[in-house]
Amino acid sequence: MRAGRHEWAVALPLPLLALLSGCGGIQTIGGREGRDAALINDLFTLFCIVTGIFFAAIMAFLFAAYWRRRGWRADRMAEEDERLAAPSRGGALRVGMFLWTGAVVGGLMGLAVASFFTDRGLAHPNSDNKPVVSIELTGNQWWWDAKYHFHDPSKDFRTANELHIPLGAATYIVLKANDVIHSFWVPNLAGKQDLIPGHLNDIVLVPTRAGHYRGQCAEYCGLQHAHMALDIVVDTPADYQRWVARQQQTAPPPADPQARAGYVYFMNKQCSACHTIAGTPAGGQVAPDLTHVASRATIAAGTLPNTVGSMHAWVADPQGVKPGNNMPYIGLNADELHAVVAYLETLK
Ligand code: HEC
Ligand SMILES: [Cu+2]
Repeated sequence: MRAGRHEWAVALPLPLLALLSGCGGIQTIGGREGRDAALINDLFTLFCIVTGIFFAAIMAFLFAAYWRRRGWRADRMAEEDERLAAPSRGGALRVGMFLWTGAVVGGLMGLAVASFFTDRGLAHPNSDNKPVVSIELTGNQWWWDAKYHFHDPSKDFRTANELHIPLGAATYIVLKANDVIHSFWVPNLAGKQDLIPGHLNDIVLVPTRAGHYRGQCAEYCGLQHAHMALDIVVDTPADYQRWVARQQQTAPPPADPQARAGYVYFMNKQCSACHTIAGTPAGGQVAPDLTHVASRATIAAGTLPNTVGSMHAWVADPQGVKPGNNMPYIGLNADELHAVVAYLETLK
């Protein structure tokens, strides 16, 4: 059975709806929650409108030409062509050609000028937004290492896979890479910027709406590239100050006996060789800082939601959760696993 007209009418918009449903949410190229993203999206919209108008005009001419030649006979084509090219028609044709050429040149110039001003806008984000936050963000296979810097270096702190930034202010981020090229991309807020080994790049974020956004490494960087996400939380200035004050605190010694056993285990086994927990002897630099790991939304760079269950799954078998990542299988027995997770859960 052939699909009737109505079925087509219903079926055709479905793929369009599916496409549109991708526009929205915490990770979308249609986002306008940051100054750069809004500039880029305005330019994109302008390009769509101008090229859309030309596309429609060309299609209209094509169909008009086809329509006019309806019923013309092939054996008389030469004759008809001659009639079209008659001197009496030349004037209108010439004017038409001038108008069309003018429209094309004008359209292209307009887009070039708009691109230029968008580019200038992206290049001068600091004219009225002096950076108030300074972050050093390092890409690693396959997680993000973040250091927040302050005028008083004793206030500096380190975190991983989650950035908080204040609403309406400029955050200056220096981008580095430890191993291969990665790319920092939070489409709701700004365009992409690469992280390149041995080279410093930077990007300025000026968020215009509070909320939770998702960033993603946008340069293929190996096996777990797809699991290299980044949570970005745009806080009101007051919330941001509270978050910073909390992050600057060191981890308190655990009170609960099980958590204390986990603490001892963490410090005496391999964990502390790779991970740092500020305020404890654990000072490893090659893995995510865990000082406030329990306060983050996800673990393993957005691979799992940060629940007690996923913390067990991760510590018990990191290679099962994220094959190929740089945390080895440690081989804990059940008591040790529960104790270590109990300790990690105290790190709010
Ligand atoms: C050889 C170094 C190494 C050792 C030893 C190690 N880890 Fe890790 N750990 C890593 C790396 C690297 C990651 C990041 C993996 C990723 O997301 O790709 C990680 C991630 C984590 C995370 C998730 C952090 C986050 O914010 O996403 C937790 C929790 C964790 N490790 C706990 C432990 C515990 C507990 C131990 C000891 C039982 C341990 N690790 C031993 C290297 C190590
Ligand atoms: Cu990457």
